[in-house]
Amino acid sequence: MPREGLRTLAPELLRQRIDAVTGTLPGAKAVDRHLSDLRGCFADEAAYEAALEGGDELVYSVTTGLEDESEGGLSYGLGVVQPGRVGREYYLTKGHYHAWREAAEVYIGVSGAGGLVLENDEGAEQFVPLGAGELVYVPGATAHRTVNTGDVPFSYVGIYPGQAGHDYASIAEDNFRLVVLAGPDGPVVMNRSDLLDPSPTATIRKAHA
Ligand code: PAN
Ligand code: ZN
Repeated sequence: MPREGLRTLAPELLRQRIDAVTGTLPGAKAVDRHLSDLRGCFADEAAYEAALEGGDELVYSVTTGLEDESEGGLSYGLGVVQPGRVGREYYLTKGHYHAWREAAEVYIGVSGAGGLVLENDEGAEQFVPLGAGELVYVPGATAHRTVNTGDVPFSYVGIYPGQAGHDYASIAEDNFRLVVLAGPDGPVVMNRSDLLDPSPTATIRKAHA
């Protein structure tokens, strides 16, 4: 793919306004993900089926701005996760590895509050909160999923190498090891295995704000 340059780049791509109120990049088209697109993502399957019966609600939208797949180019998108839960689990994105595993990404919070569930195949995992005006660095070879832990839409910009590509299948197979749930005093993070097999020793971590 030829390099986008100062001469070829459309002005609206050279300088783009983020509409934090509507959660859009004006001029770009959003892809919507509804509950029915997220089968297998939520821990509580009965709650998922019940939620689906109640209506196939919009969970999140992604608007891709520029996709510069030339060597050294960057792409970026605006994500908006709606407030809501399936059972106690907050609305989330599917999540993915980058097909080019080494490709890292920078997330910048635009409005609302949420965070990123991160993990790699070397056994590390973490929930990293992300609020408006904050930035989270997603290292290479790290699967990432966004969750909305607030009660208003959570929007953020993700910036990644244009050649990154998206690999959804590798993480979908076993799902993320961490789940983010509504607790009595705000979000709590648990291991999926503890949630599915509850015992008094299950590790519950408070998601620090
Ligand atoms: C983001 C994501 C966005 C939607 O722009 O694409 O949050 O999540 P899914 O792609 O997992 O549905 C990003 O990480 N791009 O690489
Ligand atoms: Zn990504």
